[in-house]
Amino acid sequence: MPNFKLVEESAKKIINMEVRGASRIARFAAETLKEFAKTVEKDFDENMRKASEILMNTRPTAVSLFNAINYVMMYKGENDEEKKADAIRRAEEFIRWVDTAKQKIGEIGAKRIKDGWTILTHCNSSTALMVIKTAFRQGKNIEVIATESRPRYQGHLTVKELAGEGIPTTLIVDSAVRYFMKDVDCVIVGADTITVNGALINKIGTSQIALCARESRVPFMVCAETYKFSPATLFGELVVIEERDAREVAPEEILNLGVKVRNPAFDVTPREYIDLIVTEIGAIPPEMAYVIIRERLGYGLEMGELKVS
Ligand code: RUB
Repeated sequence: MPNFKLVEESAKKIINMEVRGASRIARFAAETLKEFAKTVEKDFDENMRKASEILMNTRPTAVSLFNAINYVMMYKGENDEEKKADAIRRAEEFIRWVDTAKQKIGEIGAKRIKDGWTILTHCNSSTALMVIKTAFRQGKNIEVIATESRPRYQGHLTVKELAGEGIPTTLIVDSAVRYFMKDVDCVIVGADTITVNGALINKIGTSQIALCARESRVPFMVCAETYKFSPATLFGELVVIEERDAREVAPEEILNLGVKVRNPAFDVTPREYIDLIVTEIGAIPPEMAYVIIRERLGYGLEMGELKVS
């Protein structure tokens, strides 16, 4: 029996943010499809398509989720048995892509960090933290300023992780970024999606930080695996910005007043504010996004019927 319960449970974990962050979500989706594929005995295409749709309808913004699913769904075979084997192989291949890309980005990005620097980061990006941790492990004497990243406080995860590594870290409220920017040598953030024109979609507040960094002539570095680039934007599609529950922002007593509360989870940083995107195949300017999409995500462009976002 195809184990749809497994898929529903995974979807729930992504929706309630038990599994969060663009690369973790992508890896988890590939793992889920792999485990689900093993349970399918017949009608492989139809069952896999249904499972994919359940996973796709979880969080709309991080393209990594769609790229992961599309990658697995490009399986081929003459019969169900062959298709299953190929889907499992592709899922494992994607998972390896996630793991190796992060290591590589750590190595490349760390070269851009100088001894004695103070780095500001926002939210909790495993990729950005990989760069910071790699630089620290190389013996660079660095410090980090981390925003709390309201309303979900992913900054708390960040400071725990950095403190665990022994990296001197300061936690600040999101609105203190401009106050501290004079002490910052470089901003490093992750990505949920990079569009074909080189814009960055990342945790809400990222674009304000980029604006502030530009004002102070502080370099703004984005760490993004190539599966964070969006093929759909090449066809003119806009990235959907997830708007989450108002209760994440305000307590019931405020909501009961009838006050409108908005809670967008991500925002868009135009490419003009980005100095560098560190990918696993190199440190590139945002203007090169189109080349990445063509060369690394060609499989996504061929997906006529499956929605890529
Ligand atoms: C997480 C977030 C992260 C990116 C990159 O948002 O904005 O910066 O996903 O993370 P949320 P990574 O907590 O809402 O999922 O580098 O780990 O992929």
